[in-house]
Amino acid sequence: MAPPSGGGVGFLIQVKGNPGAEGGRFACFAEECYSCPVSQLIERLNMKLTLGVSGVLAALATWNLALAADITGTVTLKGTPPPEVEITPLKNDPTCGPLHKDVPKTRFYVVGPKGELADVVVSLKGITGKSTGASVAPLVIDQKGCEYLPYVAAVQTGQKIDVKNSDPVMHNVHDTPTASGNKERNQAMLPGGPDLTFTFDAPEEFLRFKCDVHPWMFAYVSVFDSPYFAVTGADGSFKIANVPPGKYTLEARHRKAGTVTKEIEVTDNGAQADLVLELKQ
Ligand SMILES: [Cu+2]
Repeated sequence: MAPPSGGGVGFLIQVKGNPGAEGGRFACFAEECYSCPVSQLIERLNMKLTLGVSGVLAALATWNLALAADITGTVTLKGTPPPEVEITPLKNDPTCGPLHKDVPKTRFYVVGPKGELADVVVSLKGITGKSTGASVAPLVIDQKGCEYLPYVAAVQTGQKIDVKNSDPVMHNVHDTPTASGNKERNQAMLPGGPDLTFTFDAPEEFLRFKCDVHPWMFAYVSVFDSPYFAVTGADGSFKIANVPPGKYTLEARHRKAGTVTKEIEVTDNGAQADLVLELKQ
């Protein structure tokens, strides 16, 4: 019988009487034939099967990667936003003021030279029940210079939010959700105290955190029931990773500039989508 050709998995195709030290047998694995003891034959068979299974798993992993791609793009602002406001109570505060060289300003519109807009929450609309929040890394929010950093962020339902205090000042972390199912908490946080951890079970847009000690301190965290979202950076860019191919409505939402949507199609090569938010003058 001729040995089979090709294939990653070995098959024991022929055993002939050829007594050896262990009652050896002549056998073939794919293109190779051996004359070796039965114990080695079994070992080789196991190895070939293992390698074969590994190969199949590797191929499956590659196939899965090919079935998910990234959505990338940039959000820009059309129109001139109102000037930011100096937060004079912060600068005048005896403990927080010295933490800043200049007078801090509000962060309503963080806009680049070509209108690139930061702090825009970009997401795939209407996708629920897909959260992987319990197994992803926590979002970290710091309190530094008596401000929340970042100012705008997003998490999945069930994803941990770790709040730190890098200030030599006591803060009070007070989340104020509006969606039923999300809990309001109000906890003091001493300088050098342990981090506080928050999680939210229900989707919500711009869930507000505030500090009751410092009334200018706010952060906004959008909560999604899927991993398909991103927040634009200072250059207005975003990337929503590992999206299965298909047609979606992409939504860009900014606290002040409003919302814009765009119909997109994600292929194996991903999708590129730029969005423009227009200010009503
Ligand atoms: Cu505070």
